[in-house]
Amino acid sequence: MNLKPLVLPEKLLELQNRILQLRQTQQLELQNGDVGYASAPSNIALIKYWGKHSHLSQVALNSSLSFTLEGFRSHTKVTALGRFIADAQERAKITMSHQGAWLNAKMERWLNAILAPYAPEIGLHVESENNFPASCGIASSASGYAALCGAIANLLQLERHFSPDELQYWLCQWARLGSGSALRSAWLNESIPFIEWNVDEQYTSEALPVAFHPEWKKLKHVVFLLDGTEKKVSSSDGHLLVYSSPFQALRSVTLNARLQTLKRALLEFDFNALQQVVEEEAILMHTVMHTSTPPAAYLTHEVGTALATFIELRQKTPFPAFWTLDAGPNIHILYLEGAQSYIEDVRAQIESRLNKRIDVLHNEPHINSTALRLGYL
Ligand code: 2P0
Repeated sequence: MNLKPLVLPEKLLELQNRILQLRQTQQLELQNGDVGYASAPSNIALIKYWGKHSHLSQVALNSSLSFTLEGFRSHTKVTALGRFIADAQERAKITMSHQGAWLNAKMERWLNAILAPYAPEIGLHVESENNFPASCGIASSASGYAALCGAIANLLQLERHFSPDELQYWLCQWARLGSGSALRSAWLNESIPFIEWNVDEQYTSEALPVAFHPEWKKLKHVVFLLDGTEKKVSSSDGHLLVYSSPFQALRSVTLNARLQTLKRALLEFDFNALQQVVEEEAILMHTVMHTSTPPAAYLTHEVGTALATFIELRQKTPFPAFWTLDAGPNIHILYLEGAQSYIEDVRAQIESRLNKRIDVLHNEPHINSTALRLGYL
């Protein structure tokens, strides 16, 4: 793979230079064996990031907005691996243990860029675990990259050296440069579960907390795990295929209207509007995916059967629940308390129609926090 160097926004470069200065003035020293920890939640996009500019570093074609999945987390520990490596040409040495064999050239380039103020002396050992299955459409790269940024920030003790705004900016930008959706998982405020990745006309990316009606705090989330195996087309490849779909133009020109409708529905607790716009966005994204050349096709006949079952039952007896999909063949269901028993019925019906057992992953918060938490495992 021919990887271009990452291009950093100016403000991020300034913060990297600050780290270098702190280091040169012995205010920020690392010793062999120093550790940093963080835990970060995953997120599910309600308005999707699908498509990125091929000539820019990790800049989405459109803004997106997600709901934070506080119970689905990555827990990451980084350990500094010594200093003063003799060969000045050596870059940061990185080793990694992760359940999903995660270290690849793209991640190595990203880690080297973050650690540039310390290269070539530092090595890093990364240990990371998810409490949910990876690479099957539950955005493990979002929580994984966000937690890794957090653990490095904790290792470098950036909380002591940056203002809260600077720290938030540093985390979100590095998370985005690792994996776009990770920007929305790198938010430090406990109480905001809806995060927008805003991309403006100058291609500037910003994380924005989204105002919402307090009733949305009762929103629950489960995943019907139809297929837990690794997906066939990676998101990074899929993002570059969007222009080949005839439906991309349609999705693109109508996206801002959906984003505005979603924001209004969040503010006014308009459940029906939210349901309609989120399901429409998921269908449009998967239409673009399936009509790309080559197609990034994640919808299986099992997904089709499961969605048809959900929709049929909801038409028969309306219950407050809606579905969306990530880049994978598993169904995310968001719902309010009153829908609980219906969701059990939906699952039973799907099992009967598909003649197989469906695991349901319950997004149950263990630590009651929608935030990226530094210093926690
Ligand atoms: C999202 N997805 O908004 C959309 C919906 C998948 C479908 O962001 O290339 O893993 O690392 O920036 O973030 C998945 O893409 O891609 C994704 P990269 P990423 O959540």
